[in-house]
Amino acid sequence: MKDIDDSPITRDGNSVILAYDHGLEHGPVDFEDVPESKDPAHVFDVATHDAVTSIAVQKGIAEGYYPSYEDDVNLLVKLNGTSNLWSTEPYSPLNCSVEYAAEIGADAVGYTMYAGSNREDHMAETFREIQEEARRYGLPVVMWAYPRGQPIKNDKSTSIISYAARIGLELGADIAKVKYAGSRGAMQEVISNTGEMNVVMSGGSKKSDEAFLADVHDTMEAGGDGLAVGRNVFQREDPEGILDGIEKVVFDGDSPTEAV
Ligand code: FBP
Repeated sequence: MKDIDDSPITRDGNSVILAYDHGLEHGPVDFEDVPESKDPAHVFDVATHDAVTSIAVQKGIAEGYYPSYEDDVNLLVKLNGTSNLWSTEPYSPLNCSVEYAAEIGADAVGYTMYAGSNREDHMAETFREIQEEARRYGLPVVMWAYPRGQPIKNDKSTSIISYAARIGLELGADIAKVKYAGSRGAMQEVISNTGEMNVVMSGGSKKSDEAFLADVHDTMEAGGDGLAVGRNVFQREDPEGILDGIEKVVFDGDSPTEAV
């Protein structure tokens, strides 16, 4: 873990990562509610909102769209990722090297770690390689810390999310992105295990504005450092509206009611 407060992917020590790798992870079904979200240019436009400290995309989207937005958006290249078209052990292959991410302008890199999978050993070895390479390029590393696999009975339990976050600290992530643990107290417990490493909440499926901002507020009050959010932004007709609310909660300390 390094101090990333000076990194372009944080503002006042916090991050709002606009995640947009769902076309790979879930497929076009995630774009059905708001068809314009199929168009990466639309989501890059959304990412120019002041609240957004980086956009997280796969290599192909970065290559095609980031050059038009490099003055307005910070780029987080997601190095691994997988479709949900298969049904074997959770595993997320490496799709991009750190070197190539740096070449196309990355300000940070991201990696999904499925601790608990039968393939955890391979994913941990790959994480070691990309983490050390990212250090050589001076790029912060964000771990999508998602325990998953046959031994994981409840990936939303406080103990499993705490373990996920702790794995991020142990393996050298600069930010661990974890699921919301269900309450402010549970998030406090999670974050109590992570030392100085930044912890951000993962957005999850779409909720009402107030319910979503309440989760974000709980995370911040628990000592969290922001969020990584996809569907709760791009599946809205008014993505800027929810980003206004997120900005107020994360950077101004407003309550969800004030922010709505
Ligand atoms: P959301 O805010 O939409 O949940 O996005 C965060 C994210 O981690 C994405 O980067 C990724 O595509 C997706 O969630 C993975 O979701 P799942 O839990 O279904 O694997």
